[in-house]
Amino acid sequence: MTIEEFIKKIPKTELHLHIEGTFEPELMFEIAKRNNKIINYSSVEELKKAYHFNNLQEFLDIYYEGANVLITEQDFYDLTWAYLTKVYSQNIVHVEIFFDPQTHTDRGIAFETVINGIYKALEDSQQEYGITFKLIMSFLRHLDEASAFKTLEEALPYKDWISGVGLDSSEVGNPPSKFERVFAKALEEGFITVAHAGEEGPAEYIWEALDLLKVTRIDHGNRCLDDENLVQKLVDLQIPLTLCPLSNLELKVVQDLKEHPLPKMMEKNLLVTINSDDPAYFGGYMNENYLETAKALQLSKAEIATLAKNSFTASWLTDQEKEEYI
Ligand code: ES4
Ligand code: ZN
Repeated sequence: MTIEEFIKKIPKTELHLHIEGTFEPELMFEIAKRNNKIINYSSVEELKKAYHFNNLQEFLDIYYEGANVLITEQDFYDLTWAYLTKVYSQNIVHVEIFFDPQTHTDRGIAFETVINGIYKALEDSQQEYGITFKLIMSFLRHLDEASAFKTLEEALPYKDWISGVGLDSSEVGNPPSKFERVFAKALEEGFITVAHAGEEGPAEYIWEALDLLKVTRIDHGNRCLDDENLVQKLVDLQIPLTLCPLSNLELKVVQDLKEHPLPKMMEKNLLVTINSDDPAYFGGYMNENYLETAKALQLSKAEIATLAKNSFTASWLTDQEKEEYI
């Protein structure tokens, strides 16, 4: 069996995925048309040409612009359904996905419109494809604390649908400490907490995410390797890191996949997983992330199997549910 076949066949979970980052240009143009929205690019090809980024912020500017054409519950349903169909074809059996409510509520779309569309698609895919799921509401860290508090209030009626809260968007200059009080309230309300940390920001932000936001999983976390004591803590507590290799390459977090820190992290016994982050923008879904990483780093089938197993260990499935796969 080739590495490619092995990757495709092995059951996996996706733990770091922004649903707005799955918005393929073809669907974007289709939805823009039905909503009478103008896209600043003349065609799918022109838009795709704009997908070259030197850093996180250059990507975020285009990502938020793309999301502007999403208006109705059906739009959010179609976006999510298209992603889940892809997931099914890649033998991903469980997903824990982010949505960014503020990207939509800030432009006048109701919270309930967003969550209803996303949630109905997730329920339908569980029915039709057998894909299980958790939903994570992510706060935009470039916005202020008051906006995050307001978003948390809006989420409370949907507590049964939302398992956790996260923190994403422009990292440098927006440390986890900015959201300590919001996360304290989220924890009080029973949400699990995660945060993007150490993608472009320093190891210190990973410490803050652990100590102040009480996160039990770190999104990215690449920069932990700058701090030996931090690595020791992440290993001791087996705090999962949700790595996103193609994202790191496209956003110049690494200059070449061959330089990706994943092997060093595995060597140190960090609990690392492979994920796709914003696949419509970074040139690959889960299996492409596994394959490109495996090729660049010459990973063995045993190492690939470990990464897939880690994805279940790091998930929020119950021990009993995990047993089915590991
Ligand atoms: C993101 Cl790659 C990345 N980093 C931080 N925030 C994000 N939101 C969507 N993708
Ligand atoms: Zn992310």
